[in-house]
Amino acid sequence: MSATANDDRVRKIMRDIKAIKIQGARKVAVAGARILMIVAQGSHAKSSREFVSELGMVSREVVGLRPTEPALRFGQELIVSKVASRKRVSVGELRRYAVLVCRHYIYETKKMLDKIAQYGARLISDGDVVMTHCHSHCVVEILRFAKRQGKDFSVIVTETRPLLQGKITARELLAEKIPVVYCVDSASASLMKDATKVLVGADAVTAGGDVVNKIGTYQIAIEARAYKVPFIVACGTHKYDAKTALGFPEPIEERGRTEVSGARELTGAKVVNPAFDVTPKEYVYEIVTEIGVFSPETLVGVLVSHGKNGGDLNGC
Ligand code: RUB
Repeated sequence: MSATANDDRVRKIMRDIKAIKIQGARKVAVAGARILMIVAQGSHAKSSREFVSELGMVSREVVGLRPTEPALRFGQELIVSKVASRKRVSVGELRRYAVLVCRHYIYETKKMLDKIAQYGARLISDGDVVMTHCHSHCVVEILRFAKRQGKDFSVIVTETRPLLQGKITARELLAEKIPVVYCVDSASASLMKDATKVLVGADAVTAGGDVVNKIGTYQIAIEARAYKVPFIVACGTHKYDAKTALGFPEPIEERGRTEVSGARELTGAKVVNPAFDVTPKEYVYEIVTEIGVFSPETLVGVLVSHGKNGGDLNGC
């Protein structure tokens, strides 16, 4: 491992991603780009070739931190391949170019989020009671945007065991003066009768149009269907996982048992802790992206025919 990959800032960001202190697919992807930027700035590589191989090595480690994150994989592959394809430049120029690519990528992901917020806010109406799960920047930005447009609605936020990311959502919405009802995950079915919409984020959209998001999302989708409440997903097109079209399943991250039960508790029990689940497309009413709002099938059709998921990020 090179000196820069062991930079304290790089190691800290990696630890924070792994520990879910940095969380939410978009933020994780941006943090991954920051890592490559720090590596590029501090690299001691003596040749362009050595530099590209250093970026590639760090990038493989970054991608392994959260297996269920196509946006992270997409961002890392995009940055490394852009840098690798730049020929006949000095290592110094290549390092500067890598920093620019990372900066541009981060800027474009912010633009993507703004567009999702604009499209998504159109779906929020006065009087809505929106249920959400976990913490998604896309969801919070949509609700923030709708609130700033003067819409009057409230949000039911599930706590999201075991790491309680629902608290982050609740705090961010309260800071916008959006009324919040905060509940344990197992209250979602009882509270669904009050909801007019469910709005959740996504970590991945598969080639079949299914949606991968925080564990517990699928059961909320089932409850939403039982109450005929539209189940809406918000995510950028960089979360489309094209490899699933080739038959590769989306890997589901399995986290440590101590997040769920004490280290010395339940000896003999197999404790499982999957971080995500898969909501079949039949439960998804529509998906809000930076290029518009689509049914799952139409979104996948559009992305496949354009062959450019990730939209403007490709131009970094
Ligand atoms: C967060 C989660 C979010 C998606 C989308 O899980 O499931 O709904 O990542 O987030 P974790 P965003 O806390 O394990 O990262 O809209 O911010 O990309």
